[in-house]
Amino acid sequence: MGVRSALVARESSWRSLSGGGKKLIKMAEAKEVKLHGFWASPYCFVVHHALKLKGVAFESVEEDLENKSESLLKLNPIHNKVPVLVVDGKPLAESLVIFEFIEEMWKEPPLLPEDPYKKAKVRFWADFFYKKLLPTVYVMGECEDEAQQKAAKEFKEHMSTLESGIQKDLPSDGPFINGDKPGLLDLIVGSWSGVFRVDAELVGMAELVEKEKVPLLHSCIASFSDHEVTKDLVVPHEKLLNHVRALREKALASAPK
Ligand SMILES: N[C@@H](CCC(=O)N[C@@H](CS)C(=O)NCC(=O)O)C(=O)O
Repeated sequence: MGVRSALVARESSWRSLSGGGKKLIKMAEAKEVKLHGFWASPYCFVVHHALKLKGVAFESVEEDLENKSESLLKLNPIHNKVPVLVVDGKPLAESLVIFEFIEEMWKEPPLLPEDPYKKAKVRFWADFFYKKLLPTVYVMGECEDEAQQKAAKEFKEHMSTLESGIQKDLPSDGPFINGDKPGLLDLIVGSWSGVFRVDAELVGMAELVEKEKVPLLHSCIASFSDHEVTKDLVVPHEKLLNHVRALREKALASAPK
């Protein structure tokens, strides 16, 4: 094969991998990818896993959230939070916004369904998770007594709503919510599963995600920690527990008496 035909063959195999000439250019343009994150942040894990699953090479930049760097404040001047993804010097904040960018930029493997209605349903349940479920996770971590127990009860109710909603809108044979491979909802639920275990301990329950009550979400979490790509980011339970306890002490000390 001559040089020219070798180049053409390589280009066309890239094209078929990435689905077209335009995408080939985009991929070739994306030279430097940096993820500013924090070791205990599930929001950052979602982005990390999406990049890993798509085989994108990136550098992780660990941020100190107690003493935020000038660069983080510059990269995310609106929220001052991680994750921030920087692609060729251009920053993007907010985990779900970053996820959509990654999904658009690096097509393979897709982490959202192709069907527009199903895609919208995945986004609906992701939004439900962020808006309805996560507030109860924070209350369990930061409050005591009645407020904490109430949040644990609400958490379980929302998990049941999520389970039945997904079963109805996005039926699959598992073991992931997305079927045999993880998708966005798996990344979200799997990324938060360590915090769920920590919160269970804080509220004095053996488990917050019960196999009998939410079998699909339970199966997603188990498969996530076994999967060849996503298992790389399992934070040791004691380490996360100590971190959440320290945040809890701070929140309790500053709560109005
Ligand atoms: N809505 C944001 C939330 C990100 C977030 O809360 N990040 C936390 C780490 S888990 C953070 O940077 N906290 C620093 C602060 O609140 O000052 C997202 O989805 O990315």
